[in-house]
Amino acid sequence: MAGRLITVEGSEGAGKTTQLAFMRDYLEQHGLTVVVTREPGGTPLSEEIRHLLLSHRHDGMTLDAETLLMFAARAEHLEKVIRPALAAGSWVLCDRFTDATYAYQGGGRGVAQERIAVLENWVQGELRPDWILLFDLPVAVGLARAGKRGAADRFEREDREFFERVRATYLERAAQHPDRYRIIDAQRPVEVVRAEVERLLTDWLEHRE
Ligand code: Z5A
Repeated sequence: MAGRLITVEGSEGAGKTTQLAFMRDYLEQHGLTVVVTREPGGTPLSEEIRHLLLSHRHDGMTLDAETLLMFAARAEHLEKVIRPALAAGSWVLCDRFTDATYAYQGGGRGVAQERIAVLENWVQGELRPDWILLFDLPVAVGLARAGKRGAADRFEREDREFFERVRATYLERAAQHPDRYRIIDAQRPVEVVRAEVERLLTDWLEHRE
C-alpha cells in the first residue's frame, strides 16, 4: 500500500517540531514505518540550500531567487526522500512543505499565488499532501515563544505584519482546501494540543484503506 504524506505548518513558534516527535512515536506504535523530514532540507543538497536561505550571508536575496531555491530544495527532497518513502509504504511527516511557500513567499513577501502554482505543478506533478496540520496561534504568542531561542535567521527577523500575512494566508488556504487541512489551536498547553493531534491520527489510521 502506498504511504501517506502529512505536512505540518504554522507560523513562528507554533509548536510543530514539538508535536512531530509525538506523531512519529504514535504512528510507530501502531506498526507504521515513519519518515520524519523537513523543508527546506531533508537531503544533503537541500540542507545546503536551507543554509543559503536562512543565513544572513544572503540578506537582500531576490524574491525570485528565494522562491526558486525553495522549489530546487523541494525537487531534490521529493525525488530522493519523499517519493521513495511513499512508494515503500512509509508515512512521511514533513515539517513544512509547499503551503509554506504560499504563506511566506506568497502572503508574506508578495509573490503571486499563480506563479507559485506553476512551480508546484512543475516540481510535484500530481503529488499533494494527504493531510496538512496547521498549528495556528496568534502571532504575538508564537513570536514570544520563538524569541526565547538564539539569534534570529533571515525569516525570523521579519516584522510582526509579515507574520500576520503569513498566518492569514495559511487560514485562507485552509478554507480553500478543507478536505486536506486540519486547523489546530496551538496556543493551548502542549498536552492539550497533543491530545487533539492524537485524535486526528487515530481517525486517519482508521480510514487509511
Ligand atoms: N520557509 C519558507 O519561507 N518557504 C518554504 O517553502 C518553506 C520554509 C518550506 C524554516 O525555519 C523557515 O523557512 C521558516 C519558513 C521558511 N521560517 N520561519 N519563521 P525553521 O524550520 O527553522 O523554523 P520554523 O519552521 O518556523 O520552526 P520554529 O520556529 O522552530 O517553530 P515550531 O517548530 O513550530 O515550534 P517548536 O520548536 O516546536 O516550539 C517553539 C518553542 O515553543 C519551544 O520552546 C517549545 O518548547 C515551545 N512550545 C511548543 N509548543 C508549546 C505549547 N503548546 N505551549 C507553550 N510552549 C510551546
